[in-house]
Amino acid sequence: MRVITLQTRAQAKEELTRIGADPAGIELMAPKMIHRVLKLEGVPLKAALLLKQEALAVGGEAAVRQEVANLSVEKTDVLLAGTVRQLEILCDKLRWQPFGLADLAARIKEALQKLDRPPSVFRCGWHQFSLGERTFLLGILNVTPDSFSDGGKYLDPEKAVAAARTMVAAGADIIDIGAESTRPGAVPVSAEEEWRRLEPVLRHLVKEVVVPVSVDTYKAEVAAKALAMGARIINDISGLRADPEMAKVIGRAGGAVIIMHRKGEPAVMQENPSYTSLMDEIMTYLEESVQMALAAGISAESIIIDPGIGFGKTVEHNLEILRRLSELRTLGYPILVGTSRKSFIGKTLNLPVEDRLEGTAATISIAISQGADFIRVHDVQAMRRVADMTDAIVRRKKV
Ligand code: HH2
Repeated sequence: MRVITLQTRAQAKEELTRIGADPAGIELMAPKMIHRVLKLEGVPLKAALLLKQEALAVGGEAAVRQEVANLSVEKTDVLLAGTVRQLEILCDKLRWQPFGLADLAARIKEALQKLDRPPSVFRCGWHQFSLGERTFLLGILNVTPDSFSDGGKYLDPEKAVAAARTMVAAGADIIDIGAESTRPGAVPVSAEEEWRRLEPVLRHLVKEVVVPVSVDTYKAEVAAKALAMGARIINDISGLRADPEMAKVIGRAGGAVIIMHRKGEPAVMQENPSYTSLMDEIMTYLEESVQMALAAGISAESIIIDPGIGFGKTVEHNLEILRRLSELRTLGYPILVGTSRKSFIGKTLNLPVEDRLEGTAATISIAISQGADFIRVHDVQAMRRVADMTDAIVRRKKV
């Protein structure tokens, strides 16, 4: 006898098939083998009471604050638990209930479906990435004088293109080029200066590398010029918030977007960042930005979300995000993670920026096993190996 771990309906079906279960029964049994716990924050008292009653009635559970029993609070967080089957029945029952429970049921159902049917494709221009089969790497190319780990190296366009080519040969799937450092405390540059640095490199890059080029900018003016020149993706570290024109610019050009969460401006973001609920805040922010992207005409298949490691987060926050990364899957978009050589690795291991390769490798392996589809890295060759090895285990990629 042994305990096995099943996380998805597909895994449950596979195990059922393996023991030779009746194919007709497999469809019915699989949702009974996946247990889910949903965290609902700030549920009004009346809704919470009814939710608990209905959850218990289907054999599930809805844990609430103890003060709910004597009705002395207005709201409570809820841990709603049950098998997928129980939660589906619960949602059907809640559809007819008051206090906002019908709406909640629809959201629970949607979240459960997104976990069972993760996004299958990411498109940018004519490039198409089949998600789930392997992990895709973004090679970082900083054409800045002051980036924290490679500042000043690629200001010469020839050197920059050569570096990009080397990254592609080593296994980069996308080149992410940035012309303004966003490290904590970095001084912002004007759109003119950013484009002056970017233009000569991008002009060559889009012609000379076979993979799509992503541009790391939060300025719509720079994004518009970059997209017109042939960049396929805009990597916006402000999650479309810094420039009100950004979403429209990308939507109009038919571009793709990486929506990253950050808290506070780069100059001050590391001054004592704090959260009431870290993952809830990140997910609400990303969800709102996704809505802005969709409203501006950006295709749902051209959106990537990113929790923004190191952007308004303490070391503990960054570690918690990696530990809980799979929670982002509830949003239903491919996930990107950028941990490469970052200071939380340096602080954890007490190592300078040039000695963070192994620390980066550990974070990448964990991120992939927690559901990351894209990883942004400096050391492409080493991290390609880390990703391939992790993929072989996690995704059972054929070797
Ligand atoms: N991190 C950095 C910059 N851009 N974009 C996304 N989507 N996610 C990240 O985690 C992320 C990012 C910071 O790293 P780097 O570009 O190496 O340094 P700098 O900001 O100094 O250019």
